[in-house]
Order: sequence, then structure tokens, then C-alpha cells
Amino acid sequence: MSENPLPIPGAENPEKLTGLKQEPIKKVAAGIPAVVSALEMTVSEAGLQRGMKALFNLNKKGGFDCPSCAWPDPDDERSGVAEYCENGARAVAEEATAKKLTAEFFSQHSVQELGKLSDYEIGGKGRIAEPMFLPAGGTHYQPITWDAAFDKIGKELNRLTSPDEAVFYTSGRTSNEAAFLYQLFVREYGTNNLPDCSNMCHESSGTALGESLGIGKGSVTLNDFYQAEVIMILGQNPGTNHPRMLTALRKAKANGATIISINPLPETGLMGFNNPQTVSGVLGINPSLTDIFLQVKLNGDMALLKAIELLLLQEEEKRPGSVFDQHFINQNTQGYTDFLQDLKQYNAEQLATQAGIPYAQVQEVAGVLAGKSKIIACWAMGLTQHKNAVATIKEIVNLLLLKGSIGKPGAGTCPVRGHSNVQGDRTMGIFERPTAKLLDAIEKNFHFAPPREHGYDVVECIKAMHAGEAKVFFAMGGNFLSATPDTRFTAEALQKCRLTVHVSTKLNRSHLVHGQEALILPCLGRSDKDMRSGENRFVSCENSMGVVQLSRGVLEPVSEHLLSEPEIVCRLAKATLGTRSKVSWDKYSADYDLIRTDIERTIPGFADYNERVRQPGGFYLPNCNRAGSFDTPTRKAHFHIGAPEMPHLQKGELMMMTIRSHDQFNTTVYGLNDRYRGIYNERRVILMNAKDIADRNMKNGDLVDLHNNHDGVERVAHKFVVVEYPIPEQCTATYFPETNVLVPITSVAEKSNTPTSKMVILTLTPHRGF
Ligand SMILES: Nc1nc2c(c(=O)[nH]1)N[C@H]1C(S)=C(S)[C@@H](COP(=O)(O)OP(=O)(O)OC[C@H]3O[C@@H](n4cnc5c(=O)[nH]c(N)nc54)[C@H](O)[C@@H]3O)O[C@H]1N2
Ligand SMILES: Nc1nc2c(c(=O)[nH]1)N[C@H]1C(S)=C(S)[C@@H](COP(=O)(O)OP(=O)(O)OC[C@H]3O[C@@H](n4cnc5c(=O)[nH]c(N)nc54)[C@H](O)[C@@H]3O)O[C@H]1N2
Ligand SMILES: [Mo]
Repeated sequence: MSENPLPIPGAENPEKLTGLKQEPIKKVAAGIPAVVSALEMTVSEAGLQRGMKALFNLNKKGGFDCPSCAWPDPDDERSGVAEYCENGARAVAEEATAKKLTAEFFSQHSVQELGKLSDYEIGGKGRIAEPMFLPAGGTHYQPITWDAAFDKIGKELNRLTSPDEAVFYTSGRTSNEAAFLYQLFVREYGTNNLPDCSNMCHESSGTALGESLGIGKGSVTLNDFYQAEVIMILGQNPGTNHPRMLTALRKAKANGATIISINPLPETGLMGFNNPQTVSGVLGINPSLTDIFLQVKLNGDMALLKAIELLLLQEEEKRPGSVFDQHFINQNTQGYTDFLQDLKQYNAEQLATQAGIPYAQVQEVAGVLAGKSKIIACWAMGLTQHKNAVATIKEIVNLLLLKGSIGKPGAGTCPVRGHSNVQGDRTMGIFERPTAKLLDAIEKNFHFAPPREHGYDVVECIKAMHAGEAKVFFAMGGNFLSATPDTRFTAEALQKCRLTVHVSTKLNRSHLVHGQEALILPCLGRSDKDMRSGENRFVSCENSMGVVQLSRGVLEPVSEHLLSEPEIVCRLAKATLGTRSKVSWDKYSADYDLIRTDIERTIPGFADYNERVRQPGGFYLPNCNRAGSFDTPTRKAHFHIGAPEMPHLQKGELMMMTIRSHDQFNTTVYGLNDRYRGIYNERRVILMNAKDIADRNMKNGDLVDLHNNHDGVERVAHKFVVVEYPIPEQCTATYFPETNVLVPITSVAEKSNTPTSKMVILTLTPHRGF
């Protein structure tokens, strides 16, 4: 690996401040301001008629699936007016925008010039309206026909010494139909290099749950929320990232559930919520959601969970059978005795201190859990993006197993997914480590031998490109450069490629830091109509709870030159594989039902796919845990022994998590505000504890540079404003992707290889110069 990579122009957001304004942290989420904010953005981006049409059809049965998060829609009645949230509406506005980027725009603005814009400015430019090509040494993207574009990619792929020199990334908005065809093409071409955004997201959850419980997905449904006695929410900020979850939590709470939030930040949505879809919500009644807030230190979760388990064990020993579900443990689990033996070596008070939680609070939580058996645990990136993420998630499973809280109503695991179809993409076979079962089914149904060696995940493919071992980078959606760690290193990696190709709806930074040659292939989004022979075709998606349902766009596409993702894959496959392909690609692009028929033949759980997907609300995929069984090799759920290790800080060092503001969807920045946290008009901020600020002789509003030195590589992010915030000592927070330059490519979670985006070790210096 190269030392001290130099900045690459355009790879990072410009070091430009926009003028911070601070307000007190909001006590309550949503309500009228959220509705107003969503409507404003939708109407200003898309125009009144277009915007309202899109919103009216969002998440309606038979309408289109919200392109924002993966939170499920209610199975029963959906709101007559609106089954969406502020941030879903904004994701739609971003996509439904009437602005478009034609060849003329690209001829007027060089790649270098566009790179000087911030992500916020780039995102505001509009939808890409035609295929664009950047020739070797070129300064401006030029128009290219679809045929010429496919021909170029096909030739480049066929020139490679081995198919393993190409990488095929997927971001989680891609539909089931497109994802299935894409993995089929990539495997027939000859590689399993199918990294996806999941590698940076819930890979740790899939790994932990797969090993402990035999299925890499969560077990609960929305109805379980309504029956739960306790809901624990760890490392997740639903008020911003899964706002409709707050509605489910409110209902759960009305039914008597106790809500426990475990987070270094007092996130507004978890503390209070007004549902804008009810009258009392609009009037601002009923605010508090969380019953117990545990303000854990970064990565203190494992210690905290162990402390809780230890207190529960002590109660169980006093009154055997009163706390643990011995019947469940006997029938369904293995490793219980070893687990207890390991647990007993700890001291609950020390564990609580390690986690940064007052011991009395741990006792309170153990007291609540002791008498309950319907417990749901929810989590997201605050757990998955740590070095010991897999072990921490297995610790959650341990707790649930002790309580018999899996496989019965009102209880279970709930990893809350990110992208709207990230779970479906994995179900369709977007995975660099496919199961033998999937490959066997492909071989049987399609009569070619798919490669069996594992491919590259995200981190591995960046290293391979950097080392010159991968030469063509193809992305089905996403913004690879900005979403991945170690921005400068990744930028070098992309620049070393012969060809980089992006199938995209909107312009982003990954189009601007490119291989020798580059292509942008513009596609239809969720909200767009997909017309063929007079029919508006639909695709389907799987949400976070394993429900598959159809999604049909309603808006006229901004340009006649956009192709659907399935169509793009079919034409790419034909241009690359030609007569050597065993797959009849033409039939798929003519009729999506035929794609679903072949999915049904290849992937378990999709019987009568075409029929069931047309039922209002779709259908549930089978889930062994939900049914009370465990698909592990032993057919038992496994207790796992993990140790609570915290990073060892040197003097002056701080821990940093990179999080989302309220005004972004991953690398797409809608605005400069983080309303609930009271931070306005600035993204280059670092949230710090008052004592950490004072210890450094600094004050609120000071400018600092952030440094990371992992593995001897000096990484710097310049010009951040210090913001005093109620965050535990030694913990700090900044926004992703501005600080991805600091996330070391060599710092990853054990087993899942997920970059540790919630644990970057920092030192601060006063900002120098400019
Ligand atoms: N509007 C909107 N919606 C989104 C997205 C978006 O960007 N915008 N992104 C989508 C995607 S892809 C995803 S994966 C999800 C992400 O959803 P989240 O996981 O909610 O997103 P983050 O902002 O990364 O927030 C992580 C939360 O974990 C907490 N946290 C950080 N470290 C720790 C820790 O060590 N322990 C504990 N207990 N908590 C910790 C942070 O304080 C924060 O509240 O949202 C999805 N939905
Ligand atoms: N530091 C840090 N880094 C992180 C994270 C973090 O918490 N901290 N989170 C990680 C997580 S959880 C994730 S999921 C990844 C996200 O990584 P990605 O999925 O790669 O990033 P996105 O920002 O979601 O991708 C946005 C782009 O997708 C394109 N797009 C949008 N809709 C469509 C569509 O329908 N079709 C196609 N083809 N393209 C479309 C647009 O061009 C848009 O610019 O980032 C990861 N990176
Ligand atoms: Mo994600």
C-alpha cells in the first residue's frame, strides 16, 4: 500500500465552510415541520403536479416502493393520504426532480470543474439524461449511443486476461429483477466479484445471525412490534433514517412495550415523536418514546450487554427458572453451559464502567428484562461498523436466547436495513461468497458452470484495483468513491482502472474520479414509468422484514434516453457474451414476468412469484427463525462467547463515529441542516463533549484539523468546526462522507470485513492556513 497518498482533485468535498448556525437540540421529531419541509422540497424539485403525483403513489399498494430506507409498510391498512415520511418524500423529490443533465451541460463543465463542487451542489444538478463517455485523457464527458457504450464495455471485458480482473458493484436500490439478471450475467461472464453496499452496511449482521441462528436476516414482522413487551434499540437513529419506524414504536408503546435506547447520542426521534399522520401528532401531543436511555460510550455495547446478562444470571440463580427460559434453552440451543461459565468471570460493575453507564441504570434494565419474554432487539450501523461488530451482534442473540425471545410472537431479531432493496439484492445472489446451493441451481437451470471461487468484497476490490489486479470497475448504482473508506486510497484505486462504468440516476463524485476511460449509463428510478408496448411494467423489492412486493413508477421519465436496469443488464450481457451465452436475454427485456419465473426456479421461497407479487401488499418470504427453527449445521441456535474489548486510546486520542445528518441519504446531500440535532447550514462539524473541548483549551466554534494515523499512514481532514454536544467523553461524531478520508481501509470488522466507520481514532490540531 502506498504511504501518504496525496489528495486527488475532486475526490473529496471542498474544504469550504458554509456558516454554522446552532440551535438547541430538538425534543420531538416529526410533526408539522417535517411535513412542511418534505412538501417544500418535493414541489421545488419536481414541480407541483409531478411532486404530488409521486407522493400520492408512494408506498401505496400497487404504487412504487419508497427509494429511501427498507422499513416495511404496514400489512393491513395503509394511510389513505400518505404512507411515507419526510425523508422518503425527500428521496423521491431528489429522484423526481424535473432538472436534467444533457450533453450540453457536460460540454460546458469539465470534470475537473465539477469536482470542485460539494456533494450538495453536485446532487442539485439534476437527473442524467443520456449516456455519457469520457475518453482517455479527455476533460469533458461526451454523448455516446447506448450501442456504442455496450460495445465498449463488452470489448474491454473480453480483453481482460481473466474475468476476475473485473469488479461488479451493486448499491441497494436495484430491484430483484435487475439484481437477479446482473448476478447471472456476472457469473456467466466468469467471476464472483460482486461486492455490494451491504459489505459496508449490515454484513456484520448477516454474518453473526447466520452463524448463531442459521439465517442472515431478522426474524420479526411489524405485528411483532405491536405485541412486544420490551424493544431495545441499539446504534440506530430511526428519527432520521427510518422515520416510519417511530410510528410502529409509538403503537408498540401504546400497547404497553417498554422502549430502551442504547446510543452515545440522545437522538431526537428516539426521545420524542409526533406522528404527522395522526391528529394528535400534528397537534404535538404524546411526545416521549424512550423509557430508558443508556448513553453508552462508542463500542461499549458488548460490555453493557454482558453486564445485563450477568445481572440476569444472578437473579436466575436466586430463583431458578424465573428469569431464563430453560425449556427454550434446552430444546433449541447449544453452548449454554460454556457461555455461563465464561460470563461468570466478569464483574457487572466493571462492565458498566467500561460501557460508560451508571450501574444503577444497568440494574434498572436488568429488572425490566427479568420478568419479560417478548423482547425485540433492533440495531443498525452503530453496531455493525465496529471491529468486534459480529461478536457484539452475537451477544444480542445470546441475550435473546437466554430469554427464549426468538421464534415467538412479539420477540426476535431486527437488524434494520438501509437501502430499500439491499436485502432483496442479497436474496437474488448479489454476494461475493455465494452458497453452493445457489451456484448449483444456476448451473442446473441455465446450463453453464458458474465460477466457484469467492470473489472480492468492497474492501478487497479496492485493494485489488489499487494493486492493478482489477482493471474494469462497473457499478450498478451507488457512489463508490464517497461511500467507501480511505477516500484518497480508493480514488487512486479507481484511477488505476482501464474503464470505470456507472449505471446512475444522478451525477455523483464517482463519475468525476475515474479510470482511463469512463461511462455514465443513465437509468430509470423507482418513481419513473417503465413503458414497453404500451404497458407500464413493475419490478419488485424485499423490505427489512422479508416482504416482497411490487413497485411501479408513475412519473414520465425526464428523458427518452433512459433505460431500465434490467434492460441495461440484458444489453450488456449480449454485447459481452454474444453467442457464447446460454441465457436468452431478449426474452427477459421483453417480459419481466419471465425474469420472475426464472427467479422462482432458482431461489427458494418464490413459488408462484408472478401471482403472489401481484397480490396487494405482496408476500412474506420463509424465515426459519420466525417458524421457530434454526438452519445451522446442528439445527440449534448457538450461544457465542465474546470478550468486550474497547480500543486502547493514547493520550490526546479520541474516538470518532461517522454518522448521517437529517438532510442526506448516504452520499446524496439534500440540504445543509441536521434539524433534530440543532445544527444548521454546516456539515463540516465535529461533535465533542464539553470536557474534551476544555481539555484541549478549545471552545465551541473553533476550527480544527482531524488526523488519523492507522498503520502509519497519515490521513487528514481539514477545517471542521467544533460543536459542543452531549456525547460521552472521548467520543466524537462527524458526518459521512466528509470524513471518509479518515476511515482506514485496513481497519475492518472481524469476519464481515466491514470498514469500521463508527470507530476512527483521531487526534485534533488547530486548523492551520487558509
Ligand atoms: N434519511 C435517510 N435514511 C436512511 C439513510 C440516510 O442516509 N438518510 N441511509 C440508509 C442506510 S444505507 C442505512 S444503513 C441506515 C442507517 O441508519 P443508522 O444506522 O441509524 O445511521 P447512522 O447515522 O449511521 O447512525 C448510527 C447511529 O448509531 C449510533 N452509534 C454510533 N456508534 C455507536 C456505538 O458504538 N454504539 C451504539 N449503541 N450506538 C452507536 C449513532 O449515535 C447513531 O445514532 O439508514 C437508511 N436510511
Ligand atoms: N464513513 C461512513 N461510510 C459509510 C457509511 C457510514 O455510516 N459511514 N455507511 C455505509 C453504508 S451503510 C452504505 S449502505 C454505503 C452506501 O453506499 P452506496 O450505496 O454506494 O451510496 P449511495 O449514496 O446510497 O448511492 C447514491 C447514488 O446512487 C445512484 N442511484 C440512486 N438511485 C438509483 C437507482 O434507482 N438506480 C441506480 N442505478 N442508481 C441509483 C445515484 O446516482 C446516487 O448518486 O455507504 C457506506 N459508507
Ligand atoms: Mo447502509
